[in-house]
Amino acid sequence: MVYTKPHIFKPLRTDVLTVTPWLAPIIWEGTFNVDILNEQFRQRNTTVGLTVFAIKKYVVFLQQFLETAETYFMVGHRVKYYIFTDRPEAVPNITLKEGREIIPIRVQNYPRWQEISMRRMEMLNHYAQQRFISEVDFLVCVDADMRFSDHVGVEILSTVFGTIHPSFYAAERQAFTYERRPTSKAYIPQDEGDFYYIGAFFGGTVAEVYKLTEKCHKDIMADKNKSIEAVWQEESHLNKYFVYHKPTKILSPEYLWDNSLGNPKFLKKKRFLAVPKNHAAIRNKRNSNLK
Ligand code: 5GW
Ligand code: MN
Repeated sequence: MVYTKPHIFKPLRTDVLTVTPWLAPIIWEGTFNVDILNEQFRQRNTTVGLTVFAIKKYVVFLQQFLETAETYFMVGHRVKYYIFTDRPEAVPNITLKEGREIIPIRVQNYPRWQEISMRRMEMLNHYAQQRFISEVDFLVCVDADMRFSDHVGVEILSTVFGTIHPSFYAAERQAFTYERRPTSKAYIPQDEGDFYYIGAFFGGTVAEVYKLTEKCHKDIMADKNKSIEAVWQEESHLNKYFVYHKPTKILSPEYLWDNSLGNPKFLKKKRFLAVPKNHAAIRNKRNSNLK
C-alpha cells in the first residue's frame, strides 16, 4: 500500500480540535487514511451492526436510509442492519451488496413519543445481550430520519463513541442543554461536561453499548419512578453517561449535520444528514433541539 508518511511538523488539521484532553481522537476529514483503516478492520473480518428504530410513521424513512447506507456506510465490510419496528411488513425490500443483511426485529409501540425515543435504550440493551453479542463486533445506533451523503466507515469504530451535536460544537458549557435539575439521574452540574453529544448517533463494541444502554435505561426508569423525565429524554442520560465514562472516540459534526445549520468553513464533508420532517404529518407535537 502506497501512502504519504505522517510528519511531526505537519498537523493534518490546525483549524479544529482533533484530540480530547483524555486522548480520544475527534474524527474529521483529513485526519485519517481510510485505506490503512480499511486494511486493519478487514484483517479482523469486522462485522458492524447498524441499529435503527422505525416505529409507526417512521418506516417512511427506511427506503432512503438503507439505500444511502448501501452507498456510504461501511462499504467493503460486513454489515447487519437491525430494523426495530412495529411493522416488519413495511421494511423495504432492497438489494444489498455482498456481506450485508437486513434483520427486522418486531418491537412494541409506545403511545408517547418520548417513550418511543427513550425505550430505545432498553431494547438495545436487551438485544445486545440476546443476539448482537454473537453476531457483530461493533454497534452503531442511529436515528431513522437520516440519510447518508458521504463516506461513513471504520474510522468511527472504537470501544465507545459519541457524536458532537451540530447545534452545540462551539457552545460554552452553560449553553449545553444538559439536564440541570438535581432530582433527575441525568443531572450534570454547571462546571462539568466536555461536549454536548447528540442522541441520534453513538456506538461501540457490543459489550460497551450493553453497559451504556443499561445505565441509561436504569436511570430513565429511576426518573420515571420519581415522575421526572429528563429535558431531552435519553439524550440527556447519554450526555450524563459520557461525563463519567469518557468516549474513546468522538465523531465531529461531519457525522451528524443538518442543512438548516448552513455550511461552516471547517466542515469539509457532510456525511450523515437529518432529513427534514413535516412535523405535523409525522408526529403530533415536538420541538426539535436541532434548531
Ligand atoms: C414520533 C413523534 C415524535 C417524536 C418521535 C417519534 C418517533 C420516533 C416515532 O414515531 N417513531 C420512531 O421510530 N421514532 C424513532 O425515534 C426514530 O428512530 C427517530 O429517528 C428517533 C428519534 O425521534 P426523532 O428523530 O423524531 O427525534 P429528533 O430529535 O431527531 O427530531
Ligand atoms: Mn431524528
